Amino acid sequence: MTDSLQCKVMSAEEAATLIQNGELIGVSGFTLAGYPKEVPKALAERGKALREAGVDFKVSLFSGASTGDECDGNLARAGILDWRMPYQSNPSLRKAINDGSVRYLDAHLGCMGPMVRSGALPHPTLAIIEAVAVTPDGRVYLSSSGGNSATYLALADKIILEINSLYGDAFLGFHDTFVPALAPFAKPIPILSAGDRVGEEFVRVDPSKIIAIVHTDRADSVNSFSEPDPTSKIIAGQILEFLHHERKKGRLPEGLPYQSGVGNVANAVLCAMANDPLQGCISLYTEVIQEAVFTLLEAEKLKGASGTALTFSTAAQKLFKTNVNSWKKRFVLRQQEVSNSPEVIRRLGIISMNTALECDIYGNVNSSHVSGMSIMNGIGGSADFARNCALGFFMTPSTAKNGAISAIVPLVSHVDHTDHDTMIFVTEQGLADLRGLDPITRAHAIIDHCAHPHYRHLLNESLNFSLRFSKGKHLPLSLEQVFDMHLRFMKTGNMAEDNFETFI
Ligand code: 0RQ
Repeated sequence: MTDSLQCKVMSAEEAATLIQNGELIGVSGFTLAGYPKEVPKALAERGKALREAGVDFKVSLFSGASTGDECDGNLARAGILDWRMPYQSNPSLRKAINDGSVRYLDAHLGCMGPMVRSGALPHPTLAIIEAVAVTPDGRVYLSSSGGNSATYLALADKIILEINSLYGDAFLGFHDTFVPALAPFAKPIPILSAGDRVGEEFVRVDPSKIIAIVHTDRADSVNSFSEPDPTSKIIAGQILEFLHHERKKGRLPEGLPYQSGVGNVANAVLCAMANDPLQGCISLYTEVIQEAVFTLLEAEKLKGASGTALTFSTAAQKLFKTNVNSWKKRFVLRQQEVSNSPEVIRRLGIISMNTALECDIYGNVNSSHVSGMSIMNGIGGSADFARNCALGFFMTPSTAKNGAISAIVPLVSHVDHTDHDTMIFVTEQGLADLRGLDPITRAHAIIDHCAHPHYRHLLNESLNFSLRFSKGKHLPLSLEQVFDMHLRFMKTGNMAEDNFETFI
């Protein structure tokens, strides 16, 4: 590091003193990958101390997506977060949002960067970005995620960089930074296949805006995935069977890239592909690259993976580092408005797989709000893909909480994906292909194929009641009973009329 940068090196505590009350901070990070770790922790301590001393101190946070506990968790527990966008998955922050002490808006992840650049959302006053390296002329090499970092670095007046030495120089070259212009100057993004590189390996910044450089060697804190459970394995098996069936019928060309959402079920599907003798080599054009890619690599089934985040557990991060040189050419990390670009997703013909909290019998999906009112994580990028993909799956176990909740309900309590944007529902009970089905036929398909047998009679009763009493017969609905299962759960802790636990 040259003198011009060396003089900006300081401790996280010193850097935190440069942050003002009311600051809007744009941070790096996407699904626990590549987020700043030291400065947010120090900021939380400083903010908490100030507030305890009676001094007003709050900041707002824009990110790529969820950040680790060092960032979202510490800031939430310190009580210094005012406004947070566009996605989180931290238990402490979730609690603060749901008790009303943090203002949160979850948003389509592919839209966040352009909304900030257009001025529809305010520009961050400060960017705190984790990077692998920075050069005196202002080239910033990002770490394990792209997120919205290029936008925040371009717009913020002040920049704090956390240089993470854990990755080493071998990590240079993963990123392909391309920031599309806004309409009316936007041009097509020239990505013609999943692995194409169309930008630069770094983000260029004005070096005079860098106010602090903090060193760290802390790893992204990502939990290890458990071995896929029997439910996830059955869901994965059904998806693969369906894909083979569609190919056999000539309705699905070979070679379409896949998008895979977060969580154990999504991971299980990719692992199942690695072990399926009928499945050839695949490409991923996704947002989160989870550690199932290692299983695909071992099975020589991964052509390449394009995403905005490498979300790997500590053990997987070590494995990745060991093999980084030989694997590098197969991975490309993009800004999230490119990984999640509707235009690219539609043109490449992505096969999309996301997870639902609940689905209703008419095809609407809730991925984000428990009982319609408490945030779980957020919609994330699921709608960027679901709305624009060539073939889209929503997966969920048919029940949650030991059977006390049915994931198939008469009407979802919150809508993230409307019936126009969903194609195929899969639970461990079966799969319903909703394409071309009218609402009543859909309802029968979903109840018969996806609902847990123990809940089918309640769902049929609800449908029959609606068929009888609904004035409109296109999408039969009787508002007075459609949330009975949700209301029963809120009153008794169980959506079923009897105690379901004994049935599981
Ligand atoms: O809670 O662990 O306390 O029992 O929800 O459920 O089954 O472990 O599944 O970890 O894959 O998470 C939708 C939340 C699923 C996730 C969601 C409870 C259940 C459990 C987690 P417990 P599982 P997962 C990629 C694209 C965002 C949208 C998306 C998610 C906990 O996948 O956040 O896919 N997706 N974006 O018991 C109440 C229900 C429930 C329920 C499950 N109906 N009511 N609780 N649970 N169903 C991400 C990005 O773009 C960044």
